[in-house]
Amino acid sequence: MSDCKLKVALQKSGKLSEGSFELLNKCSFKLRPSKNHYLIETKELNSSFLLIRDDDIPGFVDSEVSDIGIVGENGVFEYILDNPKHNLEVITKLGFAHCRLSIAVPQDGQIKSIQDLHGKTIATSYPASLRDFLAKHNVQAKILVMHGSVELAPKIAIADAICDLVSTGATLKENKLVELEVIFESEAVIIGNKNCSAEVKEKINELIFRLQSVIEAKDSKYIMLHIDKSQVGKLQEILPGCESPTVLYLHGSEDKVAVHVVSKEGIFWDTISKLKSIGATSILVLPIEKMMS
Ligand code: PRT
Ligand code: ZN
Repeated sequence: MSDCKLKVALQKSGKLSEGSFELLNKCSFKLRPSKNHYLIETKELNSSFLLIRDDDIPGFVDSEVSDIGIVGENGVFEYILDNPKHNLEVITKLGFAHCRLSIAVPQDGQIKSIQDLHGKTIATSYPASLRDFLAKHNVQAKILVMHGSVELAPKIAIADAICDLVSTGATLKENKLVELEVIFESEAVIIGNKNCSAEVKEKINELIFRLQSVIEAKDSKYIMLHIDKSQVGKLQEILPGCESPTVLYLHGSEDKVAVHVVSKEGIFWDTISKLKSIGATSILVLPIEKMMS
């Protein structure tokens, strides 16, 4: 592999940063961000990590200051709408920082449908995404751009509705707001520049391979158990997402076998109960660190 530098942009601090550092550290990067550090250089893949605000990441990757970046899909979508000549591409989804961009309205108010937004004022930090949504639904409304505390806008009577990110819904509830419409669902993604060099592309592919191995392993479990061999077929019905099990004979036993299997979905207590109900014993459920397919 070439020894060119791989330049990665990450959110310094916020809802994307913890997940980004955790995922990269599981790929051996050993990133230890501290308050006044904005650049971390590592020998791993000869890479450097620039720690910035999430809003700046799409622009940094688009202008090739950084080769790739981790950002929310909502941020990419907003950037793309504002910069139609961009060179960005979403390389892979990362399975964390799930949220949705939604329009929300006062719970006891008059706005009950998208059409009721006509002539109203909507506060948001995502004007391009909101404008795009309103145009698609033929609704003319005023957009009030705010860079924080959007949920307070209806309370202080500067807007009739808001368009903001929702995760658990607790913030909306606290502010007596309800979701009227989900504009889109979002999660953390890796973005890259379509024009990157072949050497950089090679490094990106290696990083993506490592990240996907960790992501795939996240919910997977390695399960070992003993069971009567007549019951092996039923195991696949009980264990979610399991591939062909390995069946090993137990020394000194005619009927019992040991089964080793990877289950690609979470194993919950009710799954264990079902395994016990078909006679499984000595059940071990182990986490998997990496899965290379
Ligand atoms: O300083 P910087 O500009 O880097 O950070 P920021 O404050 O602009 O962004 P940050 O850290 O809040 O969010 C970064 C990204 O995380 C977003 O662009 C989303 O892709 C993702 N994300 C995931 C979220 C949330 N979940 C989320 N819940 N971003 C924001 N929120 C906020 C939301 O705006 C609202 O205020 O959390 C509140 C709602 O949460 P619930 O759980 O009460 O519904
Ligand atoms: Zn931001």
